[in-house]
Amino acid sequence: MKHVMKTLLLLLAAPLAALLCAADDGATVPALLLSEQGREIRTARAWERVRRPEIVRMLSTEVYGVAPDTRVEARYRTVEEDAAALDGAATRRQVRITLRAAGMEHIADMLLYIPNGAEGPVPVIFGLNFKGNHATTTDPDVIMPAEPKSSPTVAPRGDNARRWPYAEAIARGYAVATICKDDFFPDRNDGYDGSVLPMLYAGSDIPDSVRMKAVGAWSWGISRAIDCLETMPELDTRRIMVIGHSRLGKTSLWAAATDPRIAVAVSNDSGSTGASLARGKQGETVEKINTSFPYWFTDNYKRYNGREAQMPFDQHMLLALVAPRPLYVASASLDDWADPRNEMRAAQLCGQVYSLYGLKPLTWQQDQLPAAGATFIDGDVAYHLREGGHDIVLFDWERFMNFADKYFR
Ligand code: GTR
Repeated sequence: MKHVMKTLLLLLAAPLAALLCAADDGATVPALLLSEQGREIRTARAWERVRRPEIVRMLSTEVYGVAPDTRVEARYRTVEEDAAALDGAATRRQVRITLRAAGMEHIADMLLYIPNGAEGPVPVIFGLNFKGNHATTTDPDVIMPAEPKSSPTVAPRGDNARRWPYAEAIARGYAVATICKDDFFPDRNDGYDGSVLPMLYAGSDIPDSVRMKAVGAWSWGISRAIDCLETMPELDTRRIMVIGHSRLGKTSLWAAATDPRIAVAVSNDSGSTGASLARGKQGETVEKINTSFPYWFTDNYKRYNGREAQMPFDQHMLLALVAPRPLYVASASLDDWADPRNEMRAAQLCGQVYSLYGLKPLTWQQDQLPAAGATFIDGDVAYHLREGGHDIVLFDWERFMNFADKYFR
């Protein structure tokens, strides 16, 4: 029956069927360039007017959550600053962000390094971090939090420093800013009460099933970080690249989908519900992610456990929402849980939307993965397959900055 329907579809609407794309296992991902009413999307204008809003609505209600339009008041206080950080190469600034709404208050702490001696405002790389600002560097002057937020103990200073090559970024003229994800939603099953969400949803009539959870709250937090960066005259926030690894890669993609101020978006090893197509996916499935992390995505998303083929969306649509802004999807060769091949496939497919803008899709369009180490940054959608496991290291950062340089220099 399914087969008959498909044949019928092919006969009745050949151009329409041409827009359905076959994934590796023969599973068909929903068409990017076909509206819910069956209208073919042939121009960037029709994409922006018709199809893009449909996809934003769908991914909001089904996956990442509907954000309320609560008016939030923000205050920024520099709590520490040193113009001789990183051996004099940078100014370190630590800013406390206080957010207020509905009689409630929420705090997030930003760490920022700005290159010294720049001739004008500099481009910025922003990324949330996993374990606290103090864990991103061995710099002894970065403030340690008094209490842990999502793990039993506060991480040791510098614990994640190899993932944050500040000196290299500064040497290349980039400011780098970070906030711990836990400041917006503590990354644990009972994190809700300590998150921004009670404040954001106070008095809201948005149904529970479509409300944001951790990933939505983290993405929202990225936008609040950008609000703060916009107040700093040394920074050029028209040139901001947002990067994220793994769960924070999922987050940086949704942030870029919803916040047009993000000029370049980077997903590193984001896998399930990030850059990786769900259909035919190896490793972590929708059911697995919803079971291990029931507090990351909407309750609605759980309806698709084991039912990937029925989803009216797939992750190439999330990537397409970044267009026409440059997008970088990175994988690691041993990262089967994330599924490099399905990350690459989604990056290839979203190029259809970049083409509507006259931009250049990913230049690697083969079915199979390229050799480990291969990097493709000559299109407006970039991809690399780092040799090794699930991680973000200097190899990745260097390529992200090479890509950003194409647009920011
Ligand atoms: C894993 C999770 C992945 C990815 C990863 C990470 O446990 O299954 O989806 O988010 O964590 O964030 O490192």
